[in-house]
Amino acid sequence: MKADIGVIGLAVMGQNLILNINDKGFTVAVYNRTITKVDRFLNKEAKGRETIRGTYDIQQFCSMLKRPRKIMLMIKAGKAIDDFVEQLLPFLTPGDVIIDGGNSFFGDTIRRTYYLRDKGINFVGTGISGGEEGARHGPSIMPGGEYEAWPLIKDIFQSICAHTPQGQPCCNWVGSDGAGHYVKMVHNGIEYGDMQLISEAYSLMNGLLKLSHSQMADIFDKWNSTELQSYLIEITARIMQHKDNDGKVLLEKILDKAGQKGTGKWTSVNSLDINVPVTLITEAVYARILSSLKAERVKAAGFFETSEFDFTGDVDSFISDIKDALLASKIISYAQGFMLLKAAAKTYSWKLDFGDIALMWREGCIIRSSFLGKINDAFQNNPALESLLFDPYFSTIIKSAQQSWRKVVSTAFNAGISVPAFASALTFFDSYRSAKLPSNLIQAQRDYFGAHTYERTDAPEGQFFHTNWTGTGGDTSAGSYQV
Ligand code: NBP
Repeated sequence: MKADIGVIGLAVMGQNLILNINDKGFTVAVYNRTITKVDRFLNKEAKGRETIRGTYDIQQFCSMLKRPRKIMLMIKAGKAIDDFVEQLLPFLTPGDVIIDGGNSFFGDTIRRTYYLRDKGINFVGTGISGGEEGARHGPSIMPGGEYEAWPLIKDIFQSICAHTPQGQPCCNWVGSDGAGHYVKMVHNGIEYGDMQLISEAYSLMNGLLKLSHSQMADIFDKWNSTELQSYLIEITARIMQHKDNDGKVLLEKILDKAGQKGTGKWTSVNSLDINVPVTLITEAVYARILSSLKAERVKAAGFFETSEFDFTGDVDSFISDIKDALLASKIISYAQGFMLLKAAAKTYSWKLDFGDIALMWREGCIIRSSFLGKINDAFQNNPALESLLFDPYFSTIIKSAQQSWRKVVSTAFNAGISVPAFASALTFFDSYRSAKLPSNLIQAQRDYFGAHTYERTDAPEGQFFHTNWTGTGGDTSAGSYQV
């Protein structure tokens, strides 16, 4: 019997997805660059499953698939994808589908879609989130690329993905060419932001309020039954309680140097490319980079010792303030993330459904939370919503959290505790809600030294003026284009 789908890549994600697909009744052909891993998988994790078929070369792999062939690559992103595409091509026929389920850069996915379209092959770039556990029991899946492929893979994808409490699949067609991988990139950027915000709340509770790990575990646990309910808050409570072999809290023994694999950075770089102020995610990426300068930080700590700050306020009330600051900052982060998606839809000509994207992230993925259900509601109520900050649910929270948020940021500043994401969220909020900013001065300076021109408050927008500020400059201005 031929296989319904073939999966290449037998590392953690590939193996778990194969088992998940097989559990749903599909026959899967499997292959891996290092052939020995095929038999290892068949004799261990896939033992006794006759509908998982091992193959030992690409030709055999392709010949074992039902037509049109559906081939999923679950391998390292980058050149390895291009290499496998080239190896597969001689054995494919027009109409076959290649799916890249790795964390590929969306620009590469755009390029591959058009390269393979010319050869009659339907390319799909799909984000998959949820890690090992998600891959095995139900990830969030964000497919985009050649739409013709969707009816061919929809059944498999929507049966293996996570589902919302109302039974909706956390997988739907995202859009053309690189849209799926783009949405996964933004998901990962938001994940960076969420993790940084939670770590700042931990820093304040631990460093300022001197709470124990079990006290913090209880607090995160409680927060997990509020609007903050999310997978990341849930695992944070568990991490706080996790003991090392010697009975001490493991967290305190983990070196404070955060790693990264690039998707957060891609989000920030892209936000600069398409002019969207995604300040919180960018701050979270920089926070990881700064954390990795451990030796310099230790040196600077000796250089710039600060006097101990004694917190004298009411501890319970400040914990509640931290919760408000966390929630308000999270709203800002998601508002920025959806601003980015909106701008990307325009820039790359994708028809993105923002409510659907929130639904895809509602379960299965790392940022899953009840909060995403509210974002889905917001876009259901108003698909043209300019910003999440204008939705009544979110604006009400922001209004009531404002005072606590300011108190947390100012207390942290006074105590010398670093809260880059809380502070950046508040700064964004204050700029966004300012009808007037000091940017008129920037425009004047630009015109003064470079004749870059400016618009006037007493003339229609789009009309540009230049002033001869010194009396010695000329009347010729630079072009007033924007980049
Ligand atoms: P890895 O990202 O560790 O990749 C391992 C697989 O890639 C193996 O099958 C390996 O073959 C193959 N591979 C490598 Br490495 N270099 C190759 C090359 N030059 N040519 C051909 N094959 C090559 O596996 P993973 O953690 O399962 O992730 C798979 C994909 O899913 C990645 O893109 C990852 O970013 C993405 N992802 C991972 C997670 C997660 O939680 N781990 C979550 C979401 C998405 P070999 O066995 O012969 O070395």
